[in-house]
Amino acid sequence: MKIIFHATGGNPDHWLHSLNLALPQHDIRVWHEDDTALADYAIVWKPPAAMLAGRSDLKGIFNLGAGVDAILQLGDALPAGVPVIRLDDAGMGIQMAEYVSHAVLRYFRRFDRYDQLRDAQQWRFLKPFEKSDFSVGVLGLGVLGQRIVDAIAHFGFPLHGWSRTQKHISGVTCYAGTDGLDAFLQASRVLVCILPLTEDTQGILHRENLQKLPKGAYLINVARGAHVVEEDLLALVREEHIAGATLDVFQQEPLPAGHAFWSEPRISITPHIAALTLRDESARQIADKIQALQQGQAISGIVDASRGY
Ligand code: NDP
Ligand code: OXD
Repeated sequence: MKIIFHATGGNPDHWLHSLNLALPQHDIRVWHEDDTALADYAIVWKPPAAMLAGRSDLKGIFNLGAGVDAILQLGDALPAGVPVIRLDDAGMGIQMAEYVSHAVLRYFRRFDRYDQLRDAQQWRFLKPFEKSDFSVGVLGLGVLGQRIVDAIAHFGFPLHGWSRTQKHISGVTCYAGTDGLDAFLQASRVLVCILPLTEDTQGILHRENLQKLPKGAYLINVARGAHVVEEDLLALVREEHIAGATLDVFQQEPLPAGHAFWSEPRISITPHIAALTLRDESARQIADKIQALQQGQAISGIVDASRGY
C-alpha cells in the first residue's frame, strides 16, 4: 500500500517513525509539490490543496486531528467520493477530560481568586460557590464532549448538554438543535464549548447568546477560536456579566502580541494544547482503519462534508 503524508507544523521524521511502526508493510512517503505518483491513502494535517486536488486514486484521506474544519475548507480541491476520516479520540478524550475538569474546579473552588490573594500576600477566606447552583453545560456531545461529561459527572455538578440531534445520557439534561439552545444557555453557569467549527457553529458565542448565560457565568473554549466573537466576550467580562474564561483556542493562533486577552486577568490562556494529537495512538488507529477498509469493513470517523463534521 502506498501512503502519502503531510502535516503542516508537525515534524515529518517523528510522524514517519510512528507511522512506520504501525504500518510496517506499507510504503509511506512525505509528499512534496511535484509528487503525482499513485497513492492509496493520504495522512494529513492542514494539507495544501495541491496535495489532494484530482487524486481520485486515493481510497481514504486520514485527518490527523478530530476537527476537520481546515481540511474541509479545501472544498472542491478534495477528490470527489474519497472519504475523509477524522481521529476518534485517539488519546485526546482523556486530555480533554483533564483540561476541562481542571478549569471547572479551578473556578468553582476559587483557586483563580486565591492565586490573586496569594500574590497580594493576603490570607483571606472566600465564600464557596454552591454546587447545586453550579451547573455545567457542554456544547457538543460527540466523542470528546461525552468524555468531558463523564469526567465532570464524578464531581456532582448539575450537567447539561447540547447537540444537533437529541441525545439521552444518564445524569445529563440534554437539549438539541436551535430550538433547545436558549434553554441550554440559560441553564449553564459554566459553559464548555467542544463543537466542531462549521457554517452553523461559527461565531455561535456572540453577545446575544453569551448574555443568555446566567450573570457570573464562566466560559471554557476548547473547540475553535472562531466559535467565539472575541470582542463580545471581552466586553461581557468587563461588564461583569461573564466572570471569566479559560481559552485554549483563538481566532488567530498564535494569539497576537498586544491582543486584549493577554492583559485581562480574568481570562486564562493556553496555546491550543487542551488535547494534543498523540502520534503513536493516532498511527495505530489509522493502521487499524486501513486494515478494516482493505477488508471491506465499515469504520467510524467518516466525515459528512455536507454537515461540516
Ligand atoms: P464530534 O464530531 O464527535 O462531535 C461533535 C458534536 O457537536 C456532536 O455532538 C454534534 O451533534 C455537535 N454539533 C455539531 N454541529 C452542531 C450544531 N449545529 N448544533 C448543535 N450541535 C452540533 O467531535 P469531537 O467531539 O471529536 O470534537 C469536537 C471538536 O473539538 C473538534 O471538531 C475540534 O474542533 C475540537 N478539538 C480541539 C482540540 C484542542 O486541543 N483544543 C483537540 C481536538 C479537538 P450530533 O451528536 O447531533 O451530531
Ligand atoms: C484537533 C485539534 O482538531 O488538535 O484534533 O485541534
